[in-house]
Amino acid sequence: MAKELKYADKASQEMVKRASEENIEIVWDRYETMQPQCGFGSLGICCKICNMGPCRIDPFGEGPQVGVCGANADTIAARNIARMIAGGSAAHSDHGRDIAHTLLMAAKDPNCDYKIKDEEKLKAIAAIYNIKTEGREINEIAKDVALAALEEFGRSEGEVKMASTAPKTRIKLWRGLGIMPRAIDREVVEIMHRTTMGVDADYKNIIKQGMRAALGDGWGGSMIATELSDVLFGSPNPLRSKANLGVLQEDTVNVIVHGHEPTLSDIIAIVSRDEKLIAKAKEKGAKGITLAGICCTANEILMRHGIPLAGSFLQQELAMMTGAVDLMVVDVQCVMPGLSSVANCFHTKLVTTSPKAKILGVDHIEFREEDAVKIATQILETAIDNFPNRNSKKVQIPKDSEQLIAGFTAESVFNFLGGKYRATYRPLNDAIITGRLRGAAAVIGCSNPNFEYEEGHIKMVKELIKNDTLVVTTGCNAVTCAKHGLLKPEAAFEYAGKGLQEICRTVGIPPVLHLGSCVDNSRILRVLTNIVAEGGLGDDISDLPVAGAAPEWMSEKAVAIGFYVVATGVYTMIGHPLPMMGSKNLYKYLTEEIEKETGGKWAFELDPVEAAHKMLKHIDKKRKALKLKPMMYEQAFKPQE
Ligand code: NFS
Repeated sequence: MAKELKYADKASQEMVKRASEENIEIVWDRYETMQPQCGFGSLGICCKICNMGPCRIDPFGEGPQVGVCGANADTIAARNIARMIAGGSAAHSDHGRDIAHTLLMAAKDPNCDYKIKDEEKLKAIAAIYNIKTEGREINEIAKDVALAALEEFGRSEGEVKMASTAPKTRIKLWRGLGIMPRAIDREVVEIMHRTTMGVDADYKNIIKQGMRAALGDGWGGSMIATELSDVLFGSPNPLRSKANLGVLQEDTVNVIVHGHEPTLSDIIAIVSRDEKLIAKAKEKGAKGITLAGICCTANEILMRHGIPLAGSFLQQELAMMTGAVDLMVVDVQCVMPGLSSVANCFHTKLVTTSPKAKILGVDHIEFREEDAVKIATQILETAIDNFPNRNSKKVQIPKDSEQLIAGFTAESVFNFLGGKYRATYRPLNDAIITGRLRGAAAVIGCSNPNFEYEEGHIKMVKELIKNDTLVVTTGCNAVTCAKHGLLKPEAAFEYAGKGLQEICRTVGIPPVLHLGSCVDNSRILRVLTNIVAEGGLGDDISDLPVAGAAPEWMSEKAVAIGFYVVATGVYTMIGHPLPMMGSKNLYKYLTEEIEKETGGKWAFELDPVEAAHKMLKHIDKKRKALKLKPMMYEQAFKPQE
């Protein structure tokens, strides 16, 4: 049964111990049973694209070096990676499409359960699409914006317009490289075409298409998801909340939302405050309803409603291990099928909602945006009805939870850094130019059982802020940082370098800024664009003293993100390498040569502190190229030249 997780937060340790004592199989057990994992798969050199195979390349050079068709390790590894990018881009972008459909519905139907909450944002997006706003009804504008966004997925000619919001120099570079995305779906389809048997065999050419699809994700599908979510659900503003399993209550109906799309979770967040439902919960003997979230949908409703985070990806089963979850409702992505057997050990009802994501034997209440409130009510009523089935003897809720501040956006965050008088990136740029800040880093992404529990995230983030590097975070890294108290302003005094501390003290922000869910990495792209536009730090994103990292990545979505970040010109660090180490040429291309093309590159480093140092070295290299002033305060990490 699951080993002891030394680095884990106390709540997780307690639940993992419980699972082990009660012989309930969870993710770490399944991970153990899977060892040793397939070496060919890890190295990216097995191919099952056609039925002459499956083929595998001998990594030691003694056995076969090409598959039955003649594809070598470079072609096979590149094709496998490209297909991961296609999977990840498809997931983010389909989410974006769903939000666009919901906006269209809201625009057309005045009785719709969704309303336009941020008109200013809607008009800003209308401007990107050259949609007239003056003297027009808001619903008319919304309709045109939704249609323009939907057009981004399947247009036959042209370019993804949302991507034209990147810095001009970047767009020119993308066009020159032939990687400016045309339409979001088209780039995903073209990956599938090119990587089918007997099409593209040039590994660099395959990766180029991978980058094109990834850009269609980051600067297209994900950005549409973020922007239109702000329009429909409201742009987030910094707020306080809590994180970790201790947010569940012994005396309330506990409902967990898990997955990604706010079309479901946002409505549940609103309906969960309905007086009639709360009264119904009381009739069943509960004191009320507690709603909490897992994974990125948690980040969405945290930022907009202050709903607490129950936990990260690795805590989905652990939440059930409390015996206090009356219902867990899931939509799409990062939902482990293993949840169903854990749910069966307790009274917990697991409910799937998306026609795209069912689990055999699990209750399905299909969610339709047309009946959003009705279905959300039905889901919450199911939870309330299940409350009396809770066995109090089986309830064990860990006490631990942490305070946090979340809800920064590209627009709001630097209202803070800009001070009281005007929203501007100037003070941020100046802080970097004068050496108060070394630079900025985005640390994002999943947690993975192939790491000591979330150690990769925490050690890296602490090392970065210690060295005066402002960290922005999204996804499960954000949840992990929250659990470890890094999203509190006080964290600056405990962990940050002197320069970063001064900034945090002056403007009252934490040293690690929560910018949302994984699709909200598009907010980070906007932040980078705004820093370039503010001036003084070069002409392009690739000039900036910044770096990105997903230390414990696991999802294909993380691969897509990494590729759009590299294509955007950013040094990108991950822990375990991409599954392509069986191809020396591809490795050299992605970690070295690609920098000459996009200005960004990949780096792999398992030790999180060493990984942070490599990021800092890169940041220093960029500072040097920009001839910035030396750092104002002594730095804990000084790279040796
Ligand atoms: Ni991102 Fe969100 Fe978490 Fe990883 Fe999954 S929840 S979209 S993929 S595991 S950060």
